[in-house]
Amino acid sequence: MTDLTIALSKGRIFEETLPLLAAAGIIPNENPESSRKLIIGTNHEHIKLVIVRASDVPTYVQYGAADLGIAGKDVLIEHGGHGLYQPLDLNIAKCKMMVAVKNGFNYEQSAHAGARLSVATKYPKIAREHFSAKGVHVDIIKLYGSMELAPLVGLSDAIVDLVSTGSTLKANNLVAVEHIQDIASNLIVNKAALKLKYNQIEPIIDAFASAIKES
Ligand code: PRT
Ligand code: MG
Repeated sequence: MTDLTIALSKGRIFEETLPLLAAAGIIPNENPESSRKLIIGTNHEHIKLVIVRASDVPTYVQYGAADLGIAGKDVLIEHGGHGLYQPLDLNIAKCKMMVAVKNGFNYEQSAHAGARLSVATKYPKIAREHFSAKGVHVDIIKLYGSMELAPLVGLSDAIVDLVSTGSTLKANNLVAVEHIQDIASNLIVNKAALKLKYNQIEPIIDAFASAIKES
């Protein structure tokens, strides 16, 4: 058997991936939340997990440093998907990409066709496409986290961010004003690896697919 490497991020994706791995008969030897190891073995000698930042998963898979990975659609859209085969929507780590503003900000009036709006986001590609379709000119301010702060301190008029429960927006006196798209995570496979290691990868895709159907 050739070695097989799966790239995963800690946190919500890892938690929701465990049952899928189990359905494919793969059990990690350690919990990445408590272990400091970045390479984690499994009950299969030839299958290992590499633990990387959520936004780095597509890069590891694109270059073949990992054969498989799981990444949010937000991350995949921003990455562009080069070199990746995306066989399955896993229906995990679900949330919504939204536009949000400070409570009381008149969004309708500020975001009409032809208007100019400043938007802080970790997702410049998604934000640019959304506003360009509306005919709104945007100045994108790229941030790496805590977007919710930007409208509160006058850095931007609006933010484009992920929302799941809505409690982060609420706690910061922001309101969601537009739904851009639903987000879940996809299984991604390196295109070359899919051909070279088909006999090992195909059963994992199948096991994930039936586990999703049953849940
Ligand atoms: O932290 P790091 O920079 O490593 O990456 P990350 O923050 O992207 O990783 P992680 O593990 O937090 O998220 C991994 C993936 O989970 C994302 O790429 C999304 O596809 C998905 N996901 C699902 C979410 C959320 N739900 C979510 N709520 N990712 C982020 N959030 C954040 C959101 O940005 C906001 O700050 O949670 C906050 C809002 O949550 P609510 O529940 O208060 O609405
Ligand atoms: Mg995070």
